[in-house]
Amino acid sequence: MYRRAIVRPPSENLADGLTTVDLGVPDVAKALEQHARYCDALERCGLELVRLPPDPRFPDATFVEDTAVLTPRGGILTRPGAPSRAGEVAAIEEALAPFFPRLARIEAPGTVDGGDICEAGDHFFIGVSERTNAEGARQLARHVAALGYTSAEVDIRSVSGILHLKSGIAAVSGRRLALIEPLAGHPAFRGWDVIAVESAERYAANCVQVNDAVLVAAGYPKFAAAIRGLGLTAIELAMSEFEKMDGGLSCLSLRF
Ligand code: CIR
Repeated sequence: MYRRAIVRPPSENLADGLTTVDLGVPDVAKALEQHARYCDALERCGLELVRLPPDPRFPDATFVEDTAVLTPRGGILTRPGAPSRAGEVAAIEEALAPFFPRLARIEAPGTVDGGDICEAGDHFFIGVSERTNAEGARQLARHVAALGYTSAEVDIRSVSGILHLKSGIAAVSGRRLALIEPLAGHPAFRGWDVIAVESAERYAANCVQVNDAVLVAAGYPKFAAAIRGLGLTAIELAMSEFEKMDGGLSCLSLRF
């Protein structure tokens, strides 16, 4: 059960952030509206929000998830793999201080983006990507082991079209994972129940379970139906402007 989430609306210069997709320039007014609806949904799920102000020094700073990995037993500050995002961690450390008096930290030369880290019950899937390097993955595995969690690495560097591990998987209720097809055969996922996300709905794999509800990107009816078929409430949210910047639902909040 989550009680809180940190969020930060996009800044005016959202379009100056990093992206690998060719979906056009984000409309900031629309992004702010989509972000506001996202925050409303988190509140409807019972979360208290810690709202940080937009930070134009870091155009990707709205994607707060990448700066920390939080668990009920403790948290870890990351060291984002993109140099332009390294400075985002300081403000998150400050925001987390009242809730996590002692935070572990990924140290150089390790890099980790929170988007590569998927918590599923007492287990963590740790993506190795263009952002999270092998050393960062090792450090994170040690930190979560110290908190009593198991973990498995998933190297996504040869999977095209996903920036982070969680662009392609999400944990939904217990031992069930939403999983895109190119990741389905990976040995790390053997023995898990799977919601197969078809390629036309691939973006929907990055959903977020918040207590009894699941936030899902709008426009992917089969995936939303699969979530509802599990007896969960699917809350559909427009994400077009964040998708243009390679962002999914999970990256817009740090939940704890
Ligand atoms: C970036 O490239 O870092 C941002 N434009 C998008 C980060 C998305 N984060 C995430 O999926 N966890």
